[in-house]
Amino acid sequence: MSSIDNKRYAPLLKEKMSAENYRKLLELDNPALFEFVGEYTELCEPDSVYMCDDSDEDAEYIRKKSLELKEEKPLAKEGHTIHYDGFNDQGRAPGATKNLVRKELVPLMGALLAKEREEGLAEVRGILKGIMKGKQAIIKLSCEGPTHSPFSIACAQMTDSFYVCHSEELLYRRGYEHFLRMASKDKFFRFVHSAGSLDENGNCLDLEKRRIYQDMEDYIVLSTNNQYAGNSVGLKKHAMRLAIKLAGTEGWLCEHMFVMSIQNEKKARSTHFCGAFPSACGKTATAMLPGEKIIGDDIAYFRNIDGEFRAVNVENGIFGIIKDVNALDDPLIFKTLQTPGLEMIFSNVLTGPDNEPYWLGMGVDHPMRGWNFSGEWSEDKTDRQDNPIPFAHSNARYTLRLGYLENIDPVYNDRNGVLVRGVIYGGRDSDTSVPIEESADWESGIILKACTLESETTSATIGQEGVLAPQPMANLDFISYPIGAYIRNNIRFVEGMKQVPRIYAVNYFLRDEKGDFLTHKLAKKVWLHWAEQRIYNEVDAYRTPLGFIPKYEDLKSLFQQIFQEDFSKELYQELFKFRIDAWTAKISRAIRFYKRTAPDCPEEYFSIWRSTIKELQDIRREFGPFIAPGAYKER
Ligand code: SPV
Ligand code: MN
Repeated sequence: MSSIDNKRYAPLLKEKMSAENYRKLLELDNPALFEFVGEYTELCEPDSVYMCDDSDEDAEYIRKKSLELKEEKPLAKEGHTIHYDGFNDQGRAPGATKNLVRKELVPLMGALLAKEREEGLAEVRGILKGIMKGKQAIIKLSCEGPTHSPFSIACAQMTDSFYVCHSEELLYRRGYEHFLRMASKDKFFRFVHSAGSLDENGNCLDLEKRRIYQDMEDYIVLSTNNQYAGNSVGLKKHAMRLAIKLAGTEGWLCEHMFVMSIQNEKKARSTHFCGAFPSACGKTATAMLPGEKIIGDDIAYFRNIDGEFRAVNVENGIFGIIKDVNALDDPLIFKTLQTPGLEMIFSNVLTGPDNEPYWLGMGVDHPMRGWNFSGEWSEDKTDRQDNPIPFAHSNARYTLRLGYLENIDPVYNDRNGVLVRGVIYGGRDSDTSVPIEESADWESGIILKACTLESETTSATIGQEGVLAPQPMANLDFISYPIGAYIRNNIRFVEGMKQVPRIYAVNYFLRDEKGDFLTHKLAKKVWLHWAEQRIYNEVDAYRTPLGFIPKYEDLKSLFQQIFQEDFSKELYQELFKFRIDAWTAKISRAIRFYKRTAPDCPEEYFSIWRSTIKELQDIRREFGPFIAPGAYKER
């Protein structure tokens, strides 16, 4: 202990920390952590520094301070609070987000928001100078993945926001004890966050000084002048970008994926799937399918453990989109959100005069006045451009512990993770991909399905909504080293495994000419149960130019079994026809995208895409623009 106590920052930290807090820091006997806390205390100049351990008392301190400082307010139900991010701080901010890399890497990063490291660090450190004056800084240690497991990544957060700490308390596993016992004491991710100066409503005043800079050399993220959790909570998307880079270096994977299991009651089987979907494409809805079990809804680590493809949920909670969560479509989450006594944070929804939260698509009438993300709100309120301000934000969220959910998979905390049998890539197109298609093998799944994933942009990021944008692995916003190398790491990951998961592409958003969805929201349950049966080789399939699709009879019996519902042959034919022109256009867009944005993408991938297009053109000469299910035979 004394070896640390003598260090450069000891006098400063003794001055800023109570004796008890200083003792908690020293007891960890971790020079790298001590150095981190000292360096950023000196730079950010908080009035005092609070060191959390894993005690319930410290968790309570964070909750209380967040209320005292009005970062959160209590709602009518016990344990429920509301937090508001400021106007224009309601989503991730790609314009302010940069991956800081060595100068020679910048040209290889293409679309990946890169900035030269030295320059970026100097800029953001300039903004951090003295930014915490008048505030208390909190040091909170957490663990990504279960503690003391082959997956664990230790994380240290320093922030002046109690809301950020409270979110981390709900979303991640406490990490003080993990730090105490971990083998490599200097291997942890570091996050510094400051909300900066606040207005009378407690929101950021200096959004023009908003920066989210991730240093890919030293695994540290410096985030300033923001509050929205996707920008401020270090363990969420910041840690994800660092983990993606680390995984690329070490040969494992960090993916933007849920982890869940399909329950086959007849066979007494539980089969694990992971899935990547861009924001608002049905990811949480799939992870939360009624009757199945959830492990996580956002971020997964994959490791090869004894030749097995195993996964954990990095998180311990959900930061979910609340829009459209209602009794009909998401009954489980809806019920959880109504339960008094469970600790949860609502953000950017309307607080009515009854002090209850109201959100878009909630399925109940909302009050005509109250408080929302724009301040005091009434029905006739407009923004500066005279557009009406909706009563709640479309990227409003809830934050709660996974353990509250009735459908939690009992194995969700297992230290060796779960064995993954299927990996799902889900896009959102109204006219291209069939509801479910199995890839012929892992590599073609990655190149043709994962790499060609696209989606319309949504309100989860600030900017124009509804633009069709490529989304390799639903991960474009988070890939933090050159895309070609990232794709290669995905392909190689399964090398030497005893059993490779199957890859499925799904699309829940096919529409008819009138613009109506072709299937109801729960039809995804049938697609996934078909995938489950495929994994055990219990159902046959038709070949398509890009993989395998279900046969009508198998889906008909699943619709009957699961929903006691008829599934018509006509609907099947419409859903599962292979759309050659749309797929040709999609792959062409992918080629253009990777040419433009992925300078290190190897020629080999381009030749696969090009030869697929050529093959599709040959097939078109034989079949015309659509291939009816079952008509295609392998060449
Ligand atoms: C997403 O947009 O993918 C999210 C929410 O999971 S955020 O934490 O903002 O990234
Ligand atoms: Mn996400």
